[in-house]
Amino acid sequence: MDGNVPAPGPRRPRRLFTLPRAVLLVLVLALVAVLSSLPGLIGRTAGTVPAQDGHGPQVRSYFIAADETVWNYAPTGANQLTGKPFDETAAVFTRQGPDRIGSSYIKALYREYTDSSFRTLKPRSAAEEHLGMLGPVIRAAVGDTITVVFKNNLDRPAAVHVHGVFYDKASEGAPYNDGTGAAQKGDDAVPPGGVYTYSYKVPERAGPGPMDGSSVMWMYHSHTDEVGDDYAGLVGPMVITRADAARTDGTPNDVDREFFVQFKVSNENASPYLQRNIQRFAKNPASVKTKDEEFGESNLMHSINGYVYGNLPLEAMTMNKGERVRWYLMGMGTEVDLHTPHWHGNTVTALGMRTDVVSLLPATMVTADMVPDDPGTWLFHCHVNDHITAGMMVRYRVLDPGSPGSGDGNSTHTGHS
Ligand SMILES: [Cu+2]
Repeated sequence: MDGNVPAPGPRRPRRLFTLPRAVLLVLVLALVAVLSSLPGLIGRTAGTVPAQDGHGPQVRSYFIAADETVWNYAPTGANQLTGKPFDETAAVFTRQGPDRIGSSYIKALYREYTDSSFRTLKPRSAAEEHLGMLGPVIRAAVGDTITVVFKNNLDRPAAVHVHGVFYDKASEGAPYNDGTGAAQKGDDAVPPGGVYTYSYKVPERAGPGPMDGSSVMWMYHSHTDEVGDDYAGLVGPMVITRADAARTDGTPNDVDREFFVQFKVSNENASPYLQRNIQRFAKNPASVKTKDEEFGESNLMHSINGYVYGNLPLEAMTMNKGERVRWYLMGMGTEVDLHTPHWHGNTVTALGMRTDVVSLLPATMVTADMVPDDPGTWLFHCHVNDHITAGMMVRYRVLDPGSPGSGDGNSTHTGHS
């Protein structure tokens, strides 16, 4: 054709273009198909490849058991807000007696294990220490799949019911007349000693909405005997992060520190363990009158993550000035559970507004962002008067690493073990 072109270089591309167009089209389509299937392939190799920062979705697996355990709402045995022994008001809720249970109760809590043998508890990191009575944090990014292998170590049936993420009827974890057959009932009430694997997808609608930050919290809880299971203690948090804002471990990459806080009047009178708690902790169980109003009052534990009167360890609630701190707040309980968490010393943005008080009703979930600029040891408490009296208060601490002898100069710990 054109014999005047001497250089061999341009010939090669010409040859490519001389390929039949149909073959070329097939090659291009094949390349597109391979590229678009990569995220799926990575997803199936579960956890070996970083999911985010431009990579594909992951399958994230959690091994969570419902364990019976004894929980002490006031492990220091003192009022950490006054720094003094409990006064008569606090003693109503915390003092053991002939016909009083005191501050320790048998509870059922979600606890995380290292693998499906459920032999080894996964240790909590310092950053998770504040969770207290709450179950482990389940994390995922939009696009991921979550599996929860759940073992019921209790003597009563229990389950896992999540909010927000996508599940089918075999992973809803709630028994009711929903027209499903036996194949989709195994999740509803896992029997004592039983193991069940729940599977959840994390579509866009489970992640942050247009007005949210880079992550949102959903709660999970047992819904077999929903009221009894709640008061037994089976509740935990789940965080979903925007895909392009998630670190490999699922945490939001524009946040330095996260706190999960549940405000709840834990009504131990409605716990399935009431009778066993009386037998175990009242010094004269036969003298207990369960219908007695004052006995009932003594079992209303106005707690934050299962702690009353400042017993949530201060070191677990410590952050640095200038850090990007995200607070995830949740309510639970009944009609007395209207809570107004209030931070002294610093402000947050929540629901798009600047504030230092957030409103919670049962099962409300709110995310609040704080960049603390005011070092010190500060009160963080429910602002409902009756709840203040009953000890729904903890402290948090802001350190100033840049200044020696920072904060309030209080570098000592609360002595909580
Ligand atoms: Cu309150």
